[in-house]
Amino acid sequence: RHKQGFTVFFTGLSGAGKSTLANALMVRLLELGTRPVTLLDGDVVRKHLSSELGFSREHRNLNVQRIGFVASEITKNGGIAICAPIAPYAEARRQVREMIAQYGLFVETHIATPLEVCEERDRKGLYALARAGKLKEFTGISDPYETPESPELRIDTSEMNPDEAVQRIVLKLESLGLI
Ligand code: GGZ
Repeated sequence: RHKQGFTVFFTGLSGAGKSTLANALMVRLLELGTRPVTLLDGDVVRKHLSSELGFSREHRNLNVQRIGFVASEITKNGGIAICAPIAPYAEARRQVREMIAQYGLFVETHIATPLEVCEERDRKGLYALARAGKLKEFTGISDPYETPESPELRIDTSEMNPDEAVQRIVLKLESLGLI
């Protein structure tokens, strides 16, 4: 039972809550103890795996492909990968889905917190910089975010707290027979 690996792939704007939920989900899955869990968070990956990349379409897609490759290896070996990049382009997300689907389930989870809420939070002050023109190609302000059309899950963190959000993901994973 529960031998197959899988990937939970969060996508959404900066400040949408991807890192918070990814970390909380990791804790829950580690508590269940069924398989090893690896978190591939956007800013950590950019520091250690994609440090030479910027935020052009080409570089973002390359970053997302790298995350997808690592997640596919983890999934292939029966582990759980949690990915949390912005991943703004549908084509790159589709390629990652294909890469992973040959080894296990790909659970695309759109963190659909509205731009206004992300900008209002502005935890790192990046939206202010982007509005002032000091940060170019900023997702949602001066760069596109292509909304996922049919993700396995869609979660708006302005409508529920992190515990509720994680519970919804856990229920989805249960209904898919993954945990
Ligand atoms: C978007 C940017 C940008 C630009 C720096 N656009 O909220 P954060 O700060 O901590 O996470 C964001 C992170 C985005 O990197 P990703 O690897 O997740 O993006 S992608 O999937 O598109 O490759 C944000 C910060 O980097 N950041 N400049 N211009 N976010």
